[in-house]
Amino acid sequence: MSDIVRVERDGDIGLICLTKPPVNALGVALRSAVFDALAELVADTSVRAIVLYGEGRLFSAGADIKDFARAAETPTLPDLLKALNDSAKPVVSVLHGVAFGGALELALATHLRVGIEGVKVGLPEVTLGLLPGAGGTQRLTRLTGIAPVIDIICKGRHVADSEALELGIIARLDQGDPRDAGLMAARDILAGNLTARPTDDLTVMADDAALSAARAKYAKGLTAPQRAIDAIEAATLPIDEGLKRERALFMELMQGEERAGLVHAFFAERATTKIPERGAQTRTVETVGVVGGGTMGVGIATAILIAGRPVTLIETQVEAAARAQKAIEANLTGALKRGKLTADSHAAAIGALSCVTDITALSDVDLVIEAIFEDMATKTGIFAKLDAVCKQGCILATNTSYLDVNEIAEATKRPQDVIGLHFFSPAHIMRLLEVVVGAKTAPEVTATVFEVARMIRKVPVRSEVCDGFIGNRILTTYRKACEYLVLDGADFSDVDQALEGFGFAMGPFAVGDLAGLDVAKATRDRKAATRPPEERYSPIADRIVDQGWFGRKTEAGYYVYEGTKKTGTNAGAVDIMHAERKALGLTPQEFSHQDIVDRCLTAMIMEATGVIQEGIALRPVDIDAVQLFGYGFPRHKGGPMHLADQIGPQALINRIEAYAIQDPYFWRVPELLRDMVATGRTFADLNVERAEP
Ligand code: T1G
Repeated sequence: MSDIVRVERDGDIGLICLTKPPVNALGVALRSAVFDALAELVADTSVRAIVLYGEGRLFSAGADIKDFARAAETPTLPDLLKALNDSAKPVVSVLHGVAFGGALELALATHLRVGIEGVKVGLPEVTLGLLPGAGGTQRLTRLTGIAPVIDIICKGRHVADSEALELGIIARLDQGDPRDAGLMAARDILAGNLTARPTDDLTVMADDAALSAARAKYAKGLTAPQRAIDAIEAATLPIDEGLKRERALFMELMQGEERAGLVHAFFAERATTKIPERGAQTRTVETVGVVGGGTMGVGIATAILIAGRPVTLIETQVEAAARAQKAIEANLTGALKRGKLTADSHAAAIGALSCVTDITALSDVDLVIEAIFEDMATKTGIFAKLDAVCKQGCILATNTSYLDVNEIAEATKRPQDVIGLHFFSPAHIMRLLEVVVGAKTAPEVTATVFEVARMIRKVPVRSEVCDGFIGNRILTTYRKACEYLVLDGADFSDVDQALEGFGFAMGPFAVGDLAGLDVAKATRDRKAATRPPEERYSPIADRIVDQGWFGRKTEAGYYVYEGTKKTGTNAGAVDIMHAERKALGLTPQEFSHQDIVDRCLTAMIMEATGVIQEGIALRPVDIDAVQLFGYGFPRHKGGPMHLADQIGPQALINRIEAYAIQDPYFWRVPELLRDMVATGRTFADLNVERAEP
């Protein structure tokens, strides 16, 4: 008797129920249990049909992704699916919640599929750097044809219930309990009112046009969609040949770095919620206040309204409040268009927003998020007011991106209720949320905002207080390495091309133009007084700003633009680059694209290792999550710390020591790297050691 599968009988119907929380992942234990249950029911002469369904909020999330690092154990998923397909008795599968990847493949190997309203199905393996490796490219194609399956598999998209019915993935859509729906379908089959048949009996019409169009579309992208097209093409072959071809392509991808990076990113997104404060009693957050109706305030209010919570936004002037209202409503309309809201939830969100100027309107809210401009005196003033106005137990959060959260907290009589919630612009789109825990922040406050983060579909990452927290601190060092490369001989367009070639959507200098070179200069000027004399300083960016070239907004920065469209490199900026090098007596060095990537990533890893060493970040994987969900680090690379393990701590030390010959102040080996060499540990080991802090 297994505790992860329940075998039942209802008259002449046998039932197999998956009962392995949280997501019925099809690891070897569950596969074996289903395999045995099927054999038992097929052998039972009193059973004439079999129903397969899942317990809990979903049917199954597919293969157990945690198994990928291990050798496949038998029965493999293909073994189990063959047994299902070959069953002498009709097998019905009932899909509720979600059926993704191997879960849909499991269902495709049964003889009829029933969906429960609201179900989503899909083969999202490409999002993990893989392709459906247990028959998905062969059996789904037999049901839908080549063109629809290319769209579903190569995008890794989810298929809603009505479309699944339309495409013939499910034979019918029911409401209510999966078990009952399964029994009904099985009885209809036995009564001859419903036709069940092995998907393998179906054939596929060739569609070369769709295949070549897809090859052209995915040619420049990641490997998995390209291999998926090869597998789909094989669906015109007899099933066994097609399955063999699919499996070979699947195993090729399983060995790939893209798969390793994307699977790491999958778990990075989920690892960050494991915080020391996880067990603390959380507070209720039903109503939210936002102070400041600028870009960040508007985005934050939008994110909360989309999650179904009412927002009261405070601005200083009536006109400013009206502008914020308008901007938020425009965002909500955009969310409606993107399918993030239904017509009803859109109307409800609009109705749940009030933009006012009287701060006492926040007297009864559960959470306040302050998002005004970055000035300490102004922020402490606001927090003193909030302290006076807000009810006891209200959480007071600041969206500051670098100011000292402890200093802000000390402006109140309740520092235990103060925390940093650092959103990224646009705040209703960007998934990262840095949760900056102050020295006096109460554990239940931290635990509560992590729940709020899940509610607004963010990836929360816990950070202690330091200048720039996790993300901006690492960005500062990364940017310095980029600027030093330009001082020493690399063209800024070369640096951008090298990092875009590595996988960043945009290189650092193009990002500078987008963010505004004047904003970055203001930050440099703010820090000028405390900049150590030994620290190298590149004056190139300052000289560019002195020309009034602030980037896209002035249609000139490092590059020139027509509107927002980049049309070329700014010759004036190139002249400044050469002139400043000459003025500093620097002889330009040659840097290959690989040299550039190595230096920039090593700088990022060096600073990140310091962030871990100081305990600012809990684990290396938290750093990866920050970079992946807030700073555009290419997802298929997994993140800088995942990459650091591929480079290895000794190789990193060697690099830093080599770079330090020219600049010993900037390039310094973190003690943690030496310790890792001494103890033979990797960043992945640190993630395991600190998985549940
Ligand atoms: N394997 C192992 N663990 C999984 C898992 C999976 N497939 N899916 C989820 N988990 C864990 C997750 O890490 C978390 O753990 C907990 O379950 C809850 O998940 C041969 C090879 C199903 C929509 O790509 O999309 O089949 O953090 O927080 O937001 O072709 O999870 O609590 O310890 O995400 O409600 C293809 C992946 C696999 C689906 C639920 N399947 N999962 O979302 O909960 S490859 C997928 C999801 C494959 C075959 C191939 C989502 C979800 P912890 P959660 P959620």
